[in-house]
Amino acid sequence: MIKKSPTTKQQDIISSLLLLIKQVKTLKVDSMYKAEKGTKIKYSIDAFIDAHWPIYHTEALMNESFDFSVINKLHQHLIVEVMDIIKNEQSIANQILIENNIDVKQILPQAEDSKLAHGVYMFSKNDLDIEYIVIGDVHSDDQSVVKLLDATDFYHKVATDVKIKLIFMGDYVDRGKAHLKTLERILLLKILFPENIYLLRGNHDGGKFQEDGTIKLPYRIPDQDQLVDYFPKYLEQIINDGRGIEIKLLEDYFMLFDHLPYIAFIWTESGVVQCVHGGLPKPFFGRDHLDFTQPYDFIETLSMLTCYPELDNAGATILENLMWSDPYNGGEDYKMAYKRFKFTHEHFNAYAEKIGIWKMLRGHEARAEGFEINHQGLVYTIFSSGDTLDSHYNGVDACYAQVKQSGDIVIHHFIESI
Ligand SMILES: [Mn+2]
Repeated sequence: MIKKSPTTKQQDIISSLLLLIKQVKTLKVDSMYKAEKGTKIKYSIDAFIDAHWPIYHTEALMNESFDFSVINKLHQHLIVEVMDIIKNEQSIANQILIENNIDVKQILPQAEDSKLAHGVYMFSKNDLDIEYIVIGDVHSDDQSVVKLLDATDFYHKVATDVKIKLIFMGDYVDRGKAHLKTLERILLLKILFPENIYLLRGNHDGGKFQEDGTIKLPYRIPDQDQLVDYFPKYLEQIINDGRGIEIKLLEDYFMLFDHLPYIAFIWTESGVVQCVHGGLPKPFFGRDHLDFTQPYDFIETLSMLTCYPELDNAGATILENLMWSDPYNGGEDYKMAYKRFKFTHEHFNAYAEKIGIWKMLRGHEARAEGFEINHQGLVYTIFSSGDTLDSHYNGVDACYAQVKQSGDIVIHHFIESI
């Protein structure tokens, strides 16, 4: 038997990726076997991923003979492709709209559908009945992603031209057991189905190299946690052990995270639904309240939500506010001086009125029931990892939200309890 060199294996995996892309494309346009097309697409994708990953991802790190060089090449390729797709989603028409308006419900019907400007996706008024599936934190839980795709009948729908759009609200990595495998599946889905998959950024989707070569993370790792439970630390260990992953891959992931959008606005007959990882910009943005009569008077255009130059009283940007804040639901105080602050029902109302939204969907907080509804039915928390062997969140009844054209929001649980 001839043992393949690492370089050959790296080329092989790119060839099988290109083959997979071709297969899925062919299956999508195939007019025969309608009923089985979705199943065939699912098996092609699963077979591709399962061919180079052990069932439980952390085994790869433990298994000294596991070769990461194949993953290194593949993931660098996936990142380039996804960056290219995001670049092509940019819309100058939407850019002009959000730079010159503050009321999203006024401009959404005329915005370019499913396009991006200043880190904001616009899902415009549409003649077709599109099913929006909004997904909360998955935190390196690949098995929950697999189950969610089955539960939404995703592959069958994309194979038979049923309009479905999955919006992930960030926190793809950390805490769970399958950092790279989860990213691989999600990036692959974005490449294979760019018009059905949309990726927002969470507070865990970040990090950067400092001048001394150490990594600065956007969050603090609790003392009781293992470093390898956190994606950048996991990758750093593989790099330091010389197991075939280049430092460039981690740099590329940091770059990709920096390019992920922050907000999605969905048009419905009842009003605009906003999707974001955490919540709102800080009320008054930490300034002297006397400057303003309303907490969101400082926002003058929609583009300011993602392009505001100043820092709040905790030294955080609006982008960080959007990824870190939580709805206040009683108990502890608002902690308005902290980066992770809590916003009240009144804050939400002021924000919603200012920018013209109706409801908000967000992730960021694990809840035993998988979801929570706050602020008199206007703010939904959705958490999408739970009760799988990849998950850190056993005991969470993972769910996703379905947003209908009418504005109805339906919560679906998708993991059978063991
Ligand atoms: Mn989070």
